[in-house]
Amino acid sequence: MKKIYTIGIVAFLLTLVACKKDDGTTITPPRDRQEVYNENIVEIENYLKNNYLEVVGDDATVKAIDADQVSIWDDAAYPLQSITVKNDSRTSLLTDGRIDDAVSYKLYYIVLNEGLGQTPTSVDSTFTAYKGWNLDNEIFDQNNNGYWFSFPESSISSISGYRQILSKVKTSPNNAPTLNPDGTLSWFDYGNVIVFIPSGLAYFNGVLTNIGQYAPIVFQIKLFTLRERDHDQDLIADKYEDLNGDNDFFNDDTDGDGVPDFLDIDDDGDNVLTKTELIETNDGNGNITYYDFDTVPTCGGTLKKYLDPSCQ
Ligand SMILES: [Ca+2]
Ligand SMILES: [Ca+2]
Ligand SMILES: [Ca+2]
Ligand SMILES: [Ca+2]
Repeated sequence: MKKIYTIGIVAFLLTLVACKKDDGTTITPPRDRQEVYNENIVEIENYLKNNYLEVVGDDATVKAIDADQVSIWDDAAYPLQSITVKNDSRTSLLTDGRIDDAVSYKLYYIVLNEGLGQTPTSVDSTFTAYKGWNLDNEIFDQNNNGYWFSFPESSISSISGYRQILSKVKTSPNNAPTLNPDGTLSWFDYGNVIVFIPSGLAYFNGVLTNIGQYAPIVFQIKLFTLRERDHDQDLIADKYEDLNGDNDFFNDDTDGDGVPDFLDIDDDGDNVLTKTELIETNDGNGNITYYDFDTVPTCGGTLKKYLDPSCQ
């Protein structure tokens, strides 16, 4: 997939060059994010009131109202919902590396099908099919078969609005496709959602084919499956490294060194790697067994040993 990249990194780079270059040309700095959002949300709401939704099978198409169709805004068959989110894009992977964006973004969305499987965390890799279009209903990108996205890896991350709406749907049952009688595989009962994304959670000041600068966009997303991760490969799965359980993996930093636990190979900063602290048996001949997460011992306190700098 060529067009969906982490806007955080893009915005960061654009900020760096948003000044006079050596050859004398001037690059316009990005606009104020709140000001752009205030315009975008009006554009999105006007779009929702002046367009209607057609669903054939699992596929949605939006068209401009030209007769007595019911607008998306008023369509009781496909209820419009919204959540308010922050921009979760990153300029670095450190705890303080979230993009500088104070805006509270309203994300309108429609759940066509919730799905019967699993809801992804913000750092699970996800396998999604998608169709993206602008507010003139011109498609700018489409993938029907599915594509793997991972976060926070910068080059293959989806945009923030795309990523965050996946918290409202689930994967296919058992995260697996179904075998058809003819030997082919098909996905069934997956999450299927349409999201209307302000530019601040998409490409913002970027200019892409069929996506105007500072223009809102729309995605229909089918969440087929996911893969849980252990980003730092310390044998503690990511899902156990969101200590405060808020689905923000960047605000959990046991040793306070600025590297969040899910990316920190020595979580408690006692100079013994987490993976080493998880060794259960070691016969000295290379045969090592490790504790499962549930069986990692404490040193008498409440903290598992890899989170307790006073014991190894
Ligand atoms: Ca880990
Ligand atoms: Ca957290
Ligand atoms: Ca840390
Ligand atoms: Ca340690």
